Amino acid sequence: MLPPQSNRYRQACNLSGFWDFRFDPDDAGLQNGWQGGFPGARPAAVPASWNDQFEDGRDFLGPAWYRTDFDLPWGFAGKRLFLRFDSVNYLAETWLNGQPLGLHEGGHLPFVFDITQFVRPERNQLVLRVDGRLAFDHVPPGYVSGGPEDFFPSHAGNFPQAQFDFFPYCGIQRPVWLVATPQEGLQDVSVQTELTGSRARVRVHIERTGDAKAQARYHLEGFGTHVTLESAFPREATELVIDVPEAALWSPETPHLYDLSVELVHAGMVTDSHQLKTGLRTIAVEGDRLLLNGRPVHLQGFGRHEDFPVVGRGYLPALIVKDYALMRWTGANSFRTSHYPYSEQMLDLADQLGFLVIDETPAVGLYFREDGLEKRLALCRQYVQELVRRDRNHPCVIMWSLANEPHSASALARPFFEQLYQDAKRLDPTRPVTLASFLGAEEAAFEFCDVVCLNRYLGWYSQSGNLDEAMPLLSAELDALHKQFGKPLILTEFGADALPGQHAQPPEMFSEEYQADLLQRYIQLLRKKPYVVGEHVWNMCDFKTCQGIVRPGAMNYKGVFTRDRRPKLAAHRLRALWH
Ligand code: BDP
Repeated sequence: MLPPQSNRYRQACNLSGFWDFRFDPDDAGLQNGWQGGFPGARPAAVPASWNDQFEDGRDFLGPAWYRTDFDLPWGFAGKRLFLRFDSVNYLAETWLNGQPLGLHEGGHLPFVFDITQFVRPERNQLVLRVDGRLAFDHVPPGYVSGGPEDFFPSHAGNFPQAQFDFFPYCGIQRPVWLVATPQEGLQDVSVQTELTGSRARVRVHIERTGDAKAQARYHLEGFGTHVTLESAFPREATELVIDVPEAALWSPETPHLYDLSVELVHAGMVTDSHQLKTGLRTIAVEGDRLLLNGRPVHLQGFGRHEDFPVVGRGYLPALIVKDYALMRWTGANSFRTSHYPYSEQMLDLADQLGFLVIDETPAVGLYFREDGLEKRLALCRQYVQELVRRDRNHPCVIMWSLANEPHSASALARPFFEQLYQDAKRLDPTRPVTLASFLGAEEAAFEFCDVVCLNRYLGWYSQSGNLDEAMPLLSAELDALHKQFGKPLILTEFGADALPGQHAQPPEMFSEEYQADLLQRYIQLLRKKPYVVGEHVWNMCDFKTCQGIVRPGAMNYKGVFTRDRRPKLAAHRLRALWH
């Protein structure tokens, strides 16, 4: 069962707080019946990754157990009740009052369980077994031979287990909700906009449960528009188009949001309703241009991570506000949710503040060996579905990214991505679909992807320390890719590590000067190429990685801000270039 968007709930109780917790290094919990409760617990914060909360948990990836109690809040009895988990990394098995609810695979995307039949008025016991261990058939995959070391000898030692370059934080990393809905009600609302000049046609698609005769009532409000429409809602799904003759369009400069509400009406009584903020805008690829509301748009911004001391990948609202303030300070207008979907609250603020988002699935570092391939494809298809269902009503989301740096040099990669591409287009025909590649000309999926997204580290992993040598090579490669595919191109990653406080004149690697110069020279080059529609610096902030010889202090220092959000020289340089 797929969860609706988190911001639709009218009756929800946040179960965040201190939960009982214990590690299960012998994997003995199931045999010992811990699903009914367990001894030896200590308190752990929910939401947060567990790794940095304890002295003995940093490198422990699971299994581990969580437990909490809750009473049914006033007004919840008699309703249909759900538990919604916004993000649990990686495998989550759940029990309520000893009853198994189900298993969800994959961090960073939400899942729900209908608990109506298991719930009690008081003292409900919720137990989770969370397993974050890495494995070759998980997505993202754990270490396999034929992994990144074989592709990047200079990375050797950096990927002791993970097939990706960020710390694999585990646990309940975003809020858990107890949700009440009417027994029969709205299931889903999705919105698409078409524009003809300043006239918008807002297509609202709604789904419901229940057979009884119903009406749907729609209200669209904002910027001088007050529309109320009602229509019959005979079956499970129906659609209505609202005409807005003089639309106030959504864009980074004017992030106008209308209030849309849909009510389900039975015999004159409103029995359910769903409110959302909607931005009227279009996004399209035409030739080698990316068009927002019919006009060329250029993305300047970052690849990022959800990563902060102590909470790990845990949801931290103040950090989200801070990060938008810093992005705005640099002049950024966009980011990619590298390398997994970020919290829905992050996207809510992007809608409000006017940031453009490339929304990426958790498929980082995919490889295409036969063993486990079928399962990996099924999982990636699940992720695409969960992601599009979750985020399709956000005007900030302008593109879906199916993967980051797949090892696509295999005949099996093309059909794999063709399937994912078709899935994304079927679920959402309005947005371009892409993936971020390190292969360039050899990338199997670029032939059918709408936008070419490339990650490049010339002047760092190759032509190390030598920008004069790197720049002409980059220029020639970009032109060749444009010639080959004729599509818009975004440089989704480029950057250099800089140890904060390390200085050198003339600039040398790991100094703040070298990082600033590299970014500046890249950006100056990219701006000369009309088919380049975006530049995303890797990375906004320094972030935690696994331990290894190329990652001092288990950190990737390609941030233009430190992990605690202090600007390096490069952040000032970007600010000068981008404003
Ligand atoms: C790229 C990856 C990114 C890494 C980056 C790096 O997409 O996750 O962090 O390299 O090495 O290949 O800094």
